[in-house]
Amino acid sequence: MGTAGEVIKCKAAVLWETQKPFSIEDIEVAAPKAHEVRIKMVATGICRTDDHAATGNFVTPLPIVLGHEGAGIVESVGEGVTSVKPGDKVIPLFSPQCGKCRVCNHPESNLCIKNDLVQPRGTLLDGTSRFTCKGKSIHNFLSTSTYSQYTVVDEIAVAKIDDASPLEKVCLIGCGFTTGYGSAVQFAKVTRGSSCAVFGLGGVGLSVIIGCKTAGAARIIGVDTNKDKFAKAKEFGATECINPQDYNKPIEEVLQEMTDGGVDFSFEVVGRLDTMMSALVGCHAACGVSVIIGVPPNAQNLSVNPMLLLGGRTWKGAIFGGFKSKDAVPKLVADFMAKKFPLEPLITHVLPFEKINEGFDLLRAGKSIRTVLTF
Ligand code: CND
Ligand code: ZN
Ligand code: ZN
Repeated sequence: MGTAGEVIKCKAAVLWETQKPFSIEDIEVAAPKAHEVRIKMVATGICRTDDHAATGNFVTPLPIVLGHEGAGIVESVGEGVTSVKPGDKVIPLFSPQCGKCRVCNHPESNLCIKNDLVQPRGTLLDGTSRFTCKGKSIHNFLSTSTYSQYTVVDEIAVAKIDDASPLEKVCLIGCGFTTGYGSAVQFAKVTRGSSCAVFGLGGVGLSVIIGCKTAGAARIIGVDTNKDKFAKAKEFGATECINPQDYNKPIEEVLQEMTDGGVDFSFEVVGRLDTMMSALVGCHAACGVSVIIGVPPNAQNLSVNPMLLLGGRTWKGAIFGGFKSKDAVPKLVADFMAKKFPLEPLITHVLPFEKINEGFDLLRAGKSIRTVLTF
C-alpha cells in the first residue's frame, strides 16, 4: 500500500469543546504501531452515545474525534497483527475483546478489561493517540474514533467481516443494531410467548424490538414520548405503542395493568434515571427482568427500595448487547448477508461526512433513527 508507514493527512470531525458543533479539520494520522491497525473509514452511524459525549452527559477527555459505529477498509497494519490485513473490510469494536482477560474467558460476560469506556482515557492501549491537529494531540473515543477519514485502533478492537458486505449498512452492526438485538436475544434471553416493554424507540430500541420478535415474544410494547416513532416500531414488531404523556398515572402502572402485574422483560433504551426506574417497576415483581441499555447522565444516582428486588425481580445492564465483540461481529454480518434481519429500515438519512452537524441536529430534533455518514 502506498501510504503504509507514513503519516496520513486527512479530514476528521474534531470536538474541541462540549456543547459546540464539530469542526471539520485537517488532521494527521500517524502510522499504526505494533498490534495496531489503520483503517480507511467508509461509513459511520450517529448513535446517541456520541451525542452524550458531545453534550458532556458522558464525560470523555477533549479534544476528541468521536464516533463508535463505523465500517471501513484496512489501510495498513502494525507489527505483529495477524487477524486482519490491508484491504480487509472491518468493523471497529468500541467494546474490545482481548481474548485473554478474566472477562473474555468468562462464558457469559463481555466487557473486556481493556475497554476504554468505563473510565475513558481517550487513548489506544499504549496510552497515546495517533491523531494530531494544529500541533495538538487529539483523543480517541471508545477505542474507535470513526468520525475521521482514517483512524487507528488496537487489533483487539477490530473485526474482519465478509468481503461482500455493504459497509454503508453493516456499520450499524458496530453499535446500534448489535447493542439492541443482543440485549434481547443474547443478554436478557427473551423467551417465546413472553411480554416485553421497550422504553425508547431510537436506533437501539428498535433493534431491541427486532431481537424480541426474533426470540418469539408474544407482546412487545413500545414506550416513547415521541409518537412519530410508533409507526416504525410497529413495522419492526411492536404489538402496541404507548406515550407516557397520554396517561395521568405513571407509565409503570399502565404497564402493570396491561400485562397482569408487569412485563416479563423490560428494556431502558433512553438514558434517563426516571425511565430506568419505570422500566424496573414495570416488569413483574417476582419474575420480571429489567435491562438497562441507555447511558445515564454523568454522576447521577438512583435511590432504590430493595423491596423492589427482594421479590425476585432481576435488574441488570449490558454494553454491546452482551456480545463478545470480535467473535460476534463477523457472525452478525454473515447473518445480515443471509437476510436473517434487516438494517435498511433503521437508516433514515444518509449524508456526506462533512454534514455531520446536520446529522446530529436531526437526532436531537427526534427526526432520524440512524443517520449514516459516508466518506
Ligand atoms: P435515540 O435518541 O435515537 O433514541 C432514544 C429514544 O428515547 C427517542 O426515540 C426519544 O424520543 C425517546 N425518549 C426520550 N425521552 C423519553 C422518555 N422520557 N420516555 C420514553 N422515551 C423517551 O438514541 P439511541 O437509540 O441511539 O440510543 C439509546 C440509548 O442507548 C442512549 O442512551 C445511548 O447512549 C445508549 C447506548 C448504549 C449502548 C450500550 O452498549 N449499552 C450503546 N450505544 C448506545
Ligand atoms: Zn479481555
Ligand atoms: Zn452506540
